[in-house]
Parts: sequence; structure tokens; C-alpha cells
Amino acid sequence: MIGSPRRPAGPASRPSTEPTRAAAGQRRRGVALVAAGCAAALLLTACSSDSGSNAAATPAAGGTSGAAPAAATVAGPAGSVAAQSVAGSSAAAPAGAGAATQASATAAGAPATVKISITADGGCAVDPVTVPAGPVTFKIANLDATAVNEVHLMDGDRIRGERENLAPGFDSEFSATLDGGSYQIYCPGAVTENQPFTVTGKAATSTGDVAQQLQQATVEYAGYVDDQAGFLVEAVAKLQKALQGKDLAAAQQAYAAARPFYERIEPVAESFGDLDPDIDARDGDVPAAGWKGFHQIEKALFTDKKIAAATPFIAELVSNVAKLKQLTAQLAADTKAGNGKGYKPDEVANGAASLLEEVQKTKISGEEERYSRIDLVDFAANVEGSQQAFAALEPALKTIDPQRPAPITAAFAALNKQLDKHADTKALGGYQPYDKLTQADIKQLSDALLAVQEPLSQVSAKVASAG
Ligand SMILES: [Cu+2]
Repeated sequence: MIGSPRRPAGPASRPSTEPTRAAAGQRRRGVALVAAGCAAALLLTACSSDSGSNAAATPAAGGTSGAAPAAATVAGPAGSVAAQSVAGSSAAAPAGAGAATQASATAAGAPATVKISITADGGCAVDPVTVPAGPVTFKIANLDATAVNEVHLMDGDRIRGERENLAPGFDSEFSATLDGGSYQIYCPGAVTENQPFTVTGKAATSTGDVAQQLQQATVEYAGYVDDQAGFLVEAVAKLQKALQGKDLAAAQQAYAAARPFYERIEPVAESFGDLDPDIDARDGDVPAAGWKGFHQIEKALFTDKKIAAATPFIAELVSNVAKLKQLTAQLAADTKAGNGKGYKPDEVANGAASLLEEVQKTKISGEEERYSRIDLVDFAANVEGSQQAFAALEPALKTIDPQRPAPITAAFAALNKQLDKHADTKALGGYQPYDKLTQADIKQLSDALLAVQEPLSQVSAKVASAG
């Protein structure tokens, strides 16, 4: 969370009478949704919410497919400019178009379907690897793999859609509207982690209209945020389960596994009144009696080393992340509907900048994860969230000011390179513990961070004056 002093958590509520629409078409497994009525604009409006709950459906395992991991032909134009993406669960899941054949012959207007099968031998088979431009539904089945449990559709550095935490025996899907070009299917941990994926033809000719591109950026970012909130709900459910057991190391793992999903979208949570401090306050941020959430659990698991000390806090965390998911789903639906209650382009830009401020304030100083020392996990997650917000805006930025995006992209790459130096697959959360870094390491990270912050901070002004 962002360091104190905290902004006033005003309950300036913006009541919504609309039912949530984002749950429609969702096939996320075991996601508890809380019905709450509140649509707030990112970073500008705070709102309170109340809850009632209902659980989402849990679809069963997907069917097998004898998918062929063929080498793709990279036929599309390079440097694809994607238009009209609606990544993630906020997109209504279209009915599957049966057989996934090469070139996915579909009836006019029907979405192409791509099957991705994850198997225990490290396979991540994509079928077909070429589809025509337009709406595409990716149906992902984890048949029996424990080492590979996520799939990302990458457009350069941009995550156009993804599914994480896909346990063996489960399936899921996401949809995106793709323009012609070269993409990658990224399956971390698979024998072949990156596979080319080609989209032929053109989905929609971009008019170059800045307002439309900016609107598109908000829809894309809203989908990203809503996806992360969904993953957070799943990861916190796993943490709850671990806290019902006796395995301290497993509980610590579950804690570390849940953190990135929150840290990637933290500015959004901060726009919802007390939700951020309730989920992510550190000791001293709030009056001691009201301190709850992740970091109470962190202290119990890493300092007290007692699962029992953590259990009193988990139920409320589960309920608060469910509230966050509900709010992000509503925001995604509003953004897509263009009803004026969704994200604004400058909010996306400000969110990107504020995630890096978050790094500067609480990660470089090493105070966020002071008991577990997984600060670099949060650091990397803040950077990813920032980069995704920037990437969503990039097509519009190119229209507004063609020279502007390239140095920011390069600075992000340099920062990620610094972070990669500290990646450690054996360490909790996948990064070296923060107390193992030298002063020189921290200085390098801080300098690389500043090199992104500087040009990125000018983006929101550009976006605001264009919009
Ligand atoms: Cu935080």
C-alpha cells in the first residue's frame, strides 16, 4: 500500500442500481463473488460498499484435444496494432465453435476458437496456431500438469489475455478481439514457453481517432484489472485453505503466491475508500486495533511463525478481496458500456505512474514486506501493473505523440532486466529476499525505476489534453 499519511477514506458513495453484468459468461472456477453496488472512478472517487454473497459456478474439466504444437507461420505484419481488444473475463464468452481446425473456419461473425492443452510432460499445445482477425476465444484445459498452470496471450509486451492458477483437471477461457499480426502464446514453465501465434487479415481499421483509441485503452485496462482481481480471489482462497492446515511452509507459500495479484492493481483498490487499508495496511498505517489484512497474516506466518496467529484475519480478507472483485467487475462493465461510470484514460495513466510511486515509497525502502522479505515480488508486480496500464495507452499515445512511447518502453525493459537479475526460482515468490540485496543492488534498481518514472509521469498530461 502507499505509505502514510493515508488519503482520507471518504465514503463518497456513488450508488449504483445496476445489477452486475460482468459475471455473465464467466467460467472462472471457484470464484466467490460478492454483490455490492458501487461504481467508482479510479483514483478519483471513493465509495463504500456492502455485501451479500453468491458463488460462481465451477465448470468441470475440459475435454482433451489431440492438439498439434506445430511451428507457426509468421505471416502477419510485424508490430501489430491491435484494435478493439477486450481481454479477460469481462468479455462475454461466446459459445464455443466446436472443432478447432487449422484456420478455424468459422461462420461469418462467429469467433474463432483456439484450444490450449497443458499436459504434465511440459506441453502447452496450441491448436490452431493461425486464426483470422476478429474475435477469438481461447479455451484452456489443464489436463494433468502441476508445473504449468498459466497461459498468456502476448502482443509484444502487452498481455492481451491470460489465465492463471489453472489447476490440473480444470479448464477456463478468455476472449480477445485480435487484429492481424504476430502474437505469442506464453506458458511459463512449459518445455516451449513461447510459441508464435498468428492472426491474419484485419479486424478493424483503426481510424486513428484518438478518443476512440483512448476509450479502447480503458476497456483493455479494465479487463486486465478485473482479471487480476479474479486471480486474487482464487489465490486468497488457497491461502485460507492453507491456514486451515498445519504446514507453515505451505501457508507462507500461499501468502507469497497471493501478493502479486493485489500489487498489480493496487491503485484501483485505493480508489475504493477503506478497501486498500483493510486489505494491505502495514503496521502503523492504521490504529493498531484496526490493523488487518495481508500484513497481519504475514507477521503471523513469518515472525510469529504460527498459523493459528494468522487465522483470525483470513475470513475478512477473503470477504474484502471478493468485494474488490465485484467492484472491478462493475467498473469493467461500465467501461465497456461507455456509460460514463467506467475508467477514464487519464486515470489509467495516473494508475501507471502511481504504481511506480508505490515501488519508490515502500519497496525500495523495504518496508512493505518487512516480515517475509518478499518485497521484490511486490516490486515486480507493481512494475507489471504499471507496464500494462502504459501498454494499454500506447496505441493512443503513438497517435498523440509518435516519439513518446519508445523511450518509456525501453526504460521498462531496462528496469525488468534489473529485476531479472534477482529472480531466484528457489526463493519464496521467485525473487531473492530483500535483505539479501546490497546497497549497490538497491541503487541500481532505484535508478532504473526513476528512468521509467520520469517519462511516464508526463503521459497523463498528454492523455488528459488529448481526451
Ligand atoms: Cu502495497
